[in-house]
Amino acid sequence: MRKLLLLVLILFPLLLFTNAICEENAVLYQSDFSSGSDGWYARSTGGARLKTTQDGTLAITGRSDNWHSPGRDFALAQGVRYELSVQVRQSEKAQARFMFSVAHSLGGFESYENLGSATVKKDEWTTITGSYTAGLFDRFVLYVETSDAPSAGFEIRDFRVTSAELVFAEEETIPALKDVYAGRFDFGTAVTFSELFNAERMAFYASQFNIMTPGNEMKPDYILDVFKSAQLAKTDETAAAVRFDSVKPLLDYAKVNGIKVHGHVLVWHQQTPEAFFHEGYSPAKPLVSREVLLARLDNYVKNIMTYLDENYPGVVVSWDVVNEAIDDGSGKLRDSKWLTIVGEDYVARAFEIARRHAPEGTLLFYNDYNTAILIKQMGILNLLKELIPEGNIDGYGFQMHHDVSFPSTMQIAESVRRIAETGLKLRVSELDVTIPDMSEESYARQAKMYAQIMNTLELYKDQLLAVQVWGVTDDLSWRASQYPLLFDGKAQPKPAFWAVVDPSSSL
Ligand code: 9MR
Repeated sequence: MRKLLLLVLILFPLLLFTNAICEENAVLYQSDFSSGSDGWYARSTGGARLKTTQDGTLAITGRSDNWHSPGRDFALAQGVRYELSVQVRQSEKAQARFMFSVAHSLGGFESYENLGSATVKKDEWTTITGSYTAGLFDRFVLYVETSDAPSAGFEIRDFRVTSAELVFAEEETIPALKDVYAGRFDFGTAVTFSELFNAERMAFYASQFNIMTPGNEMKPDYILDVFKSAQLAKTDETAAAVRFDSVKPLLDYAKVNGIKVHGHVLVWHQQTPEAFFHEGYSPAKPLVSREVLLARLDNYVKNIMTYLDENYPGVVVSWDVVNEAIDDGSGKLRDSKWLTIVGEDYVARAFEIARRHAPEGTLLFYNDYNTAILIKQMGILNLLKELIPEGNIDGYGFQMHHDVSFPSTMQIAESVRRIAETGLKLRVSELDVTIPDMSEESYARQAKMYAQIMNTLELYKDQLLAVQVWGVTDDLSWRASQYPLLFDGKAQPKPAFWAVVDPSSSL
């Protein structure tokens, strides 16, 4: 009976999945200018005018700036990803560069994003495509503009907005990864700002995961308040002001839903304002001294920990204190401002500072990628062995951004074994496995790799605290074009999901 149930569990989603990849996106809007301009208007301060033509196109004339454009308001839903396409023709230049853009505003404050671009040759209809995940805004205007032809008139036709119809599995209809692994380790995901505004999506995440990492919003680029820090630096160079606007939605969500948060990241060579390293928080000024940078880091970490402890007690259970410090090629500390200014012990000092300020029980991790590659692994092990005696590090985070053909699962297993030998706690912090296409064969190979990784990890369940995927649906992945996650762009579970649910089924 159990075997039959398992078979149904495995076959049913495969059928669903075959259907899902054949389906087209739902068309939400398609321009038809035969009966007027259909809500389109000229975005212009001057005399730009729109005119519809009998063959279903919309023409703009009288432009005097690149942004003068045909535009239209669209009611887009926050957190939903839209695919856009439009055909453009111009007759005034041998070629001109066109962009597909959005003007989004919140409370009347407008900002812009370019979503796609193409070169349009004279008299040739050219398609421009783009995609857009609607952010936290209350108005969205989609428009077509130029970048090197401010006065050229042009025409558009067949403007389309489509979106994948997402059907998130309801609770109980598919197994929940957090329940599958309950009692062994937590199962989680990275979440980014825009996803948080899609209630259906987030309800699904809460049904599957019990720990989350902000994909970007706890990095120094988001947390360090450079403007305020520069003000404070006039009297105290060691001050470091912080702000939490970007990560608050996730923290609030986690607090309400009883989900743990893993903090990512305090010290990294990327996504850190250059100003952090300079006198007066001004990149034009000289670098600060070792003492000042360490004192700034101390204040930065203290302010973060104090805020979180006062406002979200117990929510952030662990932190990546330092991320990616080891160089891929040499296995030594990679070149960075941290190394230049503080010196070789900067990682140790960061852990010392984090331990001093983190609430009791918060676990402190060193996090890195390519752990399966030998030279890097040696470097990571050397670093860990230096850090362990000081007592400020609790664990190692394997990012595990893999490809289906590299590294081998043997290499991965061996790297987990070696790191586990240090006795540190372990977590998989950013798991994803890229594949070249959406063929059944690639999906099956991907499922097998996920199964083998989970099988390996199972052996270390006593040391392993969490496994987290780096995103949920393929369309929102940082490597979206290589479909690395457990759910496809329509939120349907892929074979990889079932492989994680039951690794023995896909080995
Ligand atoms: O997923 C993050 C992506 O949205 C950002 O553009 C990128 C910028 O570096 O960072 C990504 O997250 C990285 C993580 O912070 C550290 N490990 C590698 C991840 C993927 O690049």
